[in-house]
Amino acid sequence: MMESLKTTDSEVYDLIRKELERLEYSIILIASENYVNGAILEVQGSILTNKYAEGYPDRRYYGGCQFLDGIERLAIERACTLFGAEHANVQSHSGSSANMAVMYALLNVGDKVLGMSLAHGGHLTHGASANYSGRFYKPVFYTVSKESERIDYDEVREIALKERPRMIIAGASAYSRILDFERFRTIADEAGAYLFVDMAHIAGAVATGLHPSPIPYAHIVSTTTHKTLRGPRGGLILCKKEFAKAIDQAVFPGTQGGPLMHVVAAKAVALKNAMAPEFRAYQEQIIKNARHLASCLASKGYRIVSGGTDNHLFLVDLSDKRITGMGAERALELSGIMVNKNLIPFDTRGPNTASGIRIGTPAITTRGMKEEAMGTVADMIDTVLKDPENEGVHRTMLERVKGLCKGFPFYPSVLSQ
Ligand code: DSN
Repeated sequence: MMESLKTTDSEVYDLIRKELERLEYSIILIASENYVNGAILEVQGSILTNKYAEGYPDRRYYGGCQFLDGIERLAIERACTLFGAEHANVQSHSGSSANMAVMYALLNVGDKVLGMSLAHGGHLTHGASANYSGRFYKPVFYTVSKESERIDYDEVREIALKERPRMIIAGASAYSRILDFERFRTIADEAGAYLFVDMAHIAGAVATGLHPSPIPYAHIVSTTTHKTLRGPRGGLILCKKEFAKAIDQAVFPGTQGGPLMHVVAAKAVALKNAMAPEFRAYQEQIIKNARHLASCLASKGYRIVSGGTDNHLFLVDLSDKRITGMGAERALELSGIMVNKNLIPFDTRGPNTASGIRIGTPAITTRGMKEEAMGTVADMIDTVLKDPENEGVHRTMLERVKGLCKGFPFYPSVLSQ
């Protein structure tokens, strides 16, 4: 493994080696993370990193792009086939830069956008004040209902008709229920707005028919390729033909320079992987695992926001426990279990403390864990959260976690070198 790096830069080598061990021997429950396979790693570390390819296939600003054109065309075709889209742009460096390009393509500075509040499960790039999307555009927000903790579409409609935004954004980072894209589109049409769907979290389920697709309803759809899609870290935009030119121009030269062609190639590989029957089985298991883990935690007395989950993640409300989201994240991390603190709807704490944690199952499902292991994981989480300051509990748990992980190896051949 990385023999040339070991001799060239032993400091970076050692840190990567430690990160590899952390990945292999931790229970990763961060809903937006996953483990990529050897083929993706190989492509991302390939010689494709050497080449500038500003522009698009057959329309480059540099010579020598003929093989890169073939790679980008494959990625585009596969994205369109997998999601049933008319056009794909595969160059966005990340989900955030994809979203920036979509807004750049459809909006003028100062236009109003209606997105899901970050505090209720939305995303930073959907109009949050600390982000370009909240600074260059005029954001207004919808929230979840206090009673059901689900999106209240009548309320979304009411806000949309009152505010008349130029764009409605659907999509979330911490929402465990099915999104009704058809309803969003009806509201957008009534309000005279574009519908932009950011499906980053649920792209794997959409690709396999386990979540309704936004493609028939949205004017534009963005996603990341590294969450449930299990590809390289990056972004992707899908749209109807009529928006193709505007989107391509908004990505390059609008908001980016040269594409990362080693990542574009890895996206092509990931999109091929996502067409295989095993990928659907994987997506089904992610949801089964999330449901089972949520119900095991509920039976131990933890309140699950909205009462459960339809997808790969759920929020645990800790406000009736003697621990904050931040405290829980820390205690679990010290025990080898990775989650993130998360605001729960109508949280009385701020985002750096938060009253909840977000739990997701894409990464542990990639390792092959199934329902039985979810029971064990729930028991581990409960043991730590009952005694979060106890260093002895952390130490014992680290060993238990390592034992469980050894039963579901993912990068073992690399570790044994
Ligand atoms: N940061 C990602 C997440 O954790 O959901 C979203 O971009």
